Amino acid sequence: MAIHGHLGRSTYRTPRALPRVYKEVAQQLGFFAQAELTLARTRAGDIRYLPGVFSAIEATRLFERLLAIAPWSKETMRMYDKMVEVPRLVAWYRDPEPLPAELQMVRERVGALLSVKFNAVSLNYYRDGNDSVAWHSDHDEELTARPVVALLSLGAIREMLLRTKVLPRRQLRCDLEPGSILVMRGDVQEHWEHHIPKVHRPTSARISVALRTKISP
Ligand SMILES: O=C(O)CCC(=O)C(=O)O
Repeated sequence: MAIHGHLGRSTYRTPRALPRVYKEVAQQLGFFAQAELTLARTRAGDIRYLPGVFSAIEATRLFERLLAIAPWSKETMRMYDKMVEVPRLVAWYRDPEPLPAELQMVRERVGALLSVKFNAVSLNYYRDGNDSVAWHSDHDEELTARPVVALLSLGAIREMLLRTKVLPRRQLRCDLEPGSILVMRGDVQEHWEHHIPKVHRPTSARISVALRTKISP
């Protein structure tokens, strides 16, 4: 995993220990069960990265199963005053629709780990490096006031960028490894935006499972 950041003119960097190709092989072999990392703290929340919540084998099985069963569709997003198509596929599970067993298992494990009762689940499917999602924060009016958003990564490692909304911006960069969870809690959505950029080299598919807390199911 690599985390890089900028705060004003100061820069800190956790060096990548190994080139990406070695890391991907090591991931598949189940190495790299690293410790949880707090990437940023806000007044009433934080951004945390938890690697290895699901093993490499579990992540691969979940990826294959969700790819096969999810009701994938295209998505549009409001960008300033226009609705634009997001270059990725999504799948939504709306209550009271039952969740597939695999997603119930994910919700239970992540919910127990974080002590959070998640009541909204959606999936994002980045078919290759051309798929991405632009800078945004999650401010769906159905979310609880200070929501918990947990993103489980499956499949290819993709980079996530996070930045503060106010200037001078603080920016973080985090490689989202399969089986890891990126958690944004509390007032993070008020103060930070996030983004999955396109990748200009051959990149295989990634699925993220987004768990959120909504006002009422
Ligand atoms: O795929 C991801 O991990 C990011 C998803 C995301 O930013 C979103 O759906 O709001």
